Amino acid sequence: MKIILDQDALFDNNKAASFNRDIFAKSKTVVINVMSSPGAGKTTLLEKTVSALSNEFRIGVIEGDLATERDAERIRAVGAKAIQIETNGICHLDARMVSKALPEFDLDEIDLLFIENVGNLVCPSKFDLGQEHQVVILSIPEGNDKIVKYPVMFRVAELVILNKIDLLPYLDFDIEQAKKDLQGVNPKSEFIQVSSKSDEGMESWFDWIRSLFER
Ligand SMILES: Nc1nc2c(ncn2[C@@H]2O[C@H](COP(=O)(O)OP(=O)(O)O)[C@@H](O)[C@H]2O)c(=O)[nH]1
Ligand SMILES: [Mg+2]
Repeated sequence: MKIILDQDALFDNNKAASFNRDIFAKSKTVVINVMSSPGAGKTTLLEKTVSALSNEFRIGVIEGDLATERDAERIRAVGAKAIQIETNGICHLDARMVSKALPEFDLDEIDLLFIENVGNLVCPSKFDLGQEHQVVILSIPEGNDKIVKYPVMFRVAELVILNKIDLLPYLDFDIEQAKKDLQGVNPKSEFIQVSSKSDEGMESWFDWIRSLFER
């Protein structure tokens, strides 16, 4: 009996990530991996972003979830092309999954590609997808202690977005403490506060995106 190793199994994540990175560089696509715990507001933020910035940038979205195509449908409803990756129980996206979704896009026609990772504050931080930028969303109901309790995720963030600030009057969330904690875990990370519901602060998020095209 002969065992033939699946070539795919040898094609490790970092190789696939650098393959993706080359593709993004060739097409000059700005790629942002968006990570958070489930329900922090990734899809809502992306819906608002697509609605606000589609006249400035050609936007595509890759959605990662354990099951269902619901998030991709939400993004399509606001007018962007969205491809859903269903991970069948795997708690994060990996670079090979992303590389399989890429042929669905004409990347020469996409300026800005968001990858909404699987909702999870641990696993996704460990898998390079070939993106240049990583954003982590934390939301008010999760509590300000999550930065120090899940430092691995916050360490890889270029930008931390504190979402759901409309809920501040109803929940105990110490923003100053969160900023201090982020400073301790990842002093290089930028920090902005938004509400995807009231739109407060959204302009600073949009400006941050615009700044990526000026670097
Ligand atoms: N109050 C409030 N609710 C929000 C905000 N952003 C998202 N939500 C709600 O939070 C829930 C989860 O949002 P969703 O975008 O699906 O989170 P995801 O799982 O990270 O993609 C939904 O009920 C949203 O309407 C916000 O800024 N304020
Ligand atoms: Mg979502």
